[in-house]
Amino acid sequence: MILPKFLSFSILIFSLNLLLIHNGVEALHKIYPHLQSVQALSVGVAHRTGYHFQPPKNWINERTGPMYYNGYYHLLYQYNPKGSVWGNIVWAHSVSKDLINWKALEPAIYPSKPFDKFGCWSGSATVVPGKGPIILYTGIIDENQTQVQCYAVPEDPNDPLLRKWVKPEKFNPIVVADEGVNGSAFRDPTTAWWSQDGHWRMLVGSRRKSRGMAYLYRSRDFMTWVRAKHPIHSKSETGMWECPDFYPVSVKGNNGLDTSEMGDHVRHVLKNSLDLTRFEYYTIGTYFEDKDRYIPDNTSVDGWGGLRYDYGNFYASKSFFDPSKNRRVLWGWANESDSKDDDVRKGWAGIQAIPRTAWLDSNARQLVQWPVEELNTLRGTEVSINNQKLEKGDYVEVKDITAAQADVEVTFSFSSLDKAEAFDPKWVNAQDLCAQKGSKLQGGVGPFGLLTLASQNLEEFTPVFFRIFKGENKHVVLLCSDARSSSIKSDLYKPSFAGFVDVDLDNNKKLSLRTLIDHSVVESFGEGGKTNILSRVYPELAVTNQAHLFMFNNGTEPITVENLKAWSMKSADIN
Ligand SMILES: *[C@@H]1O[C@H](CO)[C@@H](O)[C@H](O)[C@H]1NC(C)=O
Ligand SMILES: *[C@@H]1O[C@H](CO)[C@@H](O)[C@H](O)[C@H]1NC(C)=O
Ligand SMILES: *[C@@H]1O[C@H](CO)[C@@H](O)[C@H](O)[C@H]1NC(C)=O
Ligand SMILES: *[C@@H]1O[C@H](CO)[C@@H](O)[C@H](O)[C@H]1NC(C)=O
Ligand SMILES: *[C@H]1O[C@@H](CO)[C@H](O)[C@@H](O)[C@@H]1NC(C)=O
Repeated sequence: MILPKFLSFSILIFSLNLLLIHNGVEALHKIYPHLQSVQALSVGVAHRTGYHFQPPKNWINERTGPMYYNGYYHLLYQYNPKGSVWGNIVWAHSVSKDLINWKALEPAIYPSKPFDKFGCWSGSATVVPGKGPIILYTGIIDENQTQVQCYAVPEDPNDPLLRKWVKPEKFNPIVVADEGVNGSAFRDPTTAWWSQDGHWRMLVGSRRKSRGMAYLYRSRDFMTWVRAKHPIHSKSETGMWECPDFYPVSVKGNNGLDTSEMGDHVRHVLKNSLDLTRFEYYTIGTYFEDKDRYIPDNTSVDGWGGLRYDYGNFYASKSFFDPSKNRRVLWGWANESDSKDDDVRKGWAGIQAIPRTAWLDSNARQLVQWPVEELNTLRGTEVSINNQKLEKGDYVEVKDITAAQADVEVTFSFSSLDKAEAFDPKWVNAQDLCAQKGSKLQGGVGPFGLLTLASQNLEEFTPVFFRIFKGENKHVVLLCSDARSSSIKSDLYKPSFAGFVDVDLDNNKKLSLRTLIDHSVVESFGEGGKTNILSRVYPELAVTNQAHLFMFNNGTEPITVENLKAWSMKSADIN
């Protein structure tokens, strides 16, 4: 869910700023009541995506109850039918056979009952064996944004498209905040899982003062839920946990697991979206079912500096198990980096990232993600480059593809790490380091990578690149997606998104990168999906057939592009 707490201050009629001060860190969010129902006169096309999901117009935020059922994938998402800023939220609904091409249906859930009259916010779907899907979601019951958990079921479970959803009077709302739970910070129920002891369990995100937490609820019949004595997990100073996600991953191989799977072959993942920072983090750990506790491994940082699915613009993600392909699919929402005036003018805001298959890395310390294989069906013309040497300062263009709508896979190699710059242990924040070094400051080994959405004379470009440093015990690899030169337009959010890559270069002096380029999206997967970054950028010159793609090296150590394959991407058939 997004921006909920601010609505309680509806005394302010026009745009509203809320400054949250949290241990010196400030988060500033705005809502725009006067723009919530303003329809665009026309839809701005320059930066619309060709294959990342977006509806024809208006505001979207996260997908809510993703699922696979009877041959269809269901994309349910938070949508404002009336305008291109947040407001009037309903659960819009699209269906797909392949997670890439989508057909729009009528909204599945919208305010209609006393228990959701003031809003239908996020939630999840659970496919109950023998019964069909049940949606759990957060209903808003009053103007103070008091939150309760509700359920909805398909009117006709035999309709393969699950077009109509009903909210039975009986049992609804199924969970209200009891004493000790903050009803203004109580939302986003997870997919439920079935336990050996005969109970369904699910989580609801919350906070107590500045401690973020996920409450655990148990039920025998999916209708009467009882809260466990303590949250399944909590962490001080993390603030409200939105959209918690909790699921098992297999210790071996890439296959996904049903959310109810338990055993020695299983580790668990807990992901939270932090309302305070608008970033997410996750840990790998152990779930003690009998104690209703989850304990993160000591290799996972539990808190602000923790692992992220994506070090860029990627929030309120959710995963689901896809039994048709035995995989866990994980999906994030990417908001805009332009201004709200731009959004009102262009008539739309928000996209969904490409769905990703996720599994546990063989080192068991992190997840690995990769775009779902169905994306490859959009690959058109292919160009390939082998053994291209790049000396310091070289730029080589990748020609003959549609550089504004492309998929690029590349492997770089180098013969020595001797020239790597020294790593200062004070550099704990990858994004700060990327901002400090960028692609323009020449280095030892790197920066090298791709220049995406580049104008012919490089007035504009979004570089995605590696820089390698010599740490005390091992080499430190930084992956950057730097939006600072992405557009000649000012008044844009142009962060230097970055993450470290957990890879051992001593035995293998290679790094790989895959980047999905889609007009205003640069979505990158470093080293096979270990470190991923989605950037939103708005070039003015490097648009449509004026966009170019380059490989570059700005480090002293020569780099070899062992192999690069780039594809012009066809547009997906969306809504
Ligand atoms: C909302 O909060 C205000 C201030 O605390 C209170 O006066 C009012 O009764 C509340 N409204 C409802 C419907 O609970
Ligand atoms: C309850 O949640 C609301 C909304 O996040 C917050 O303003 C309030 O401070 C919270 N109360 C406590 C005791 O944490
Ligand atoms: C982390 O946990 C493992 C076992 O789970 C243990 O062997 C190791 O010593 C721990 N490391 C630290 C630094 O506590
Ligand atoms: C490479 O370095 C030069 C010199 O610092 C700089 O002018 C150029 O912009 C850099 N290239 C990129 C892609 O940042
Ligand atoms: C997306 O927009 C940028 C620029 O306005 C904000 O800085 C981010 O906080 C915001 N992200 C989310 C998840 O809302």
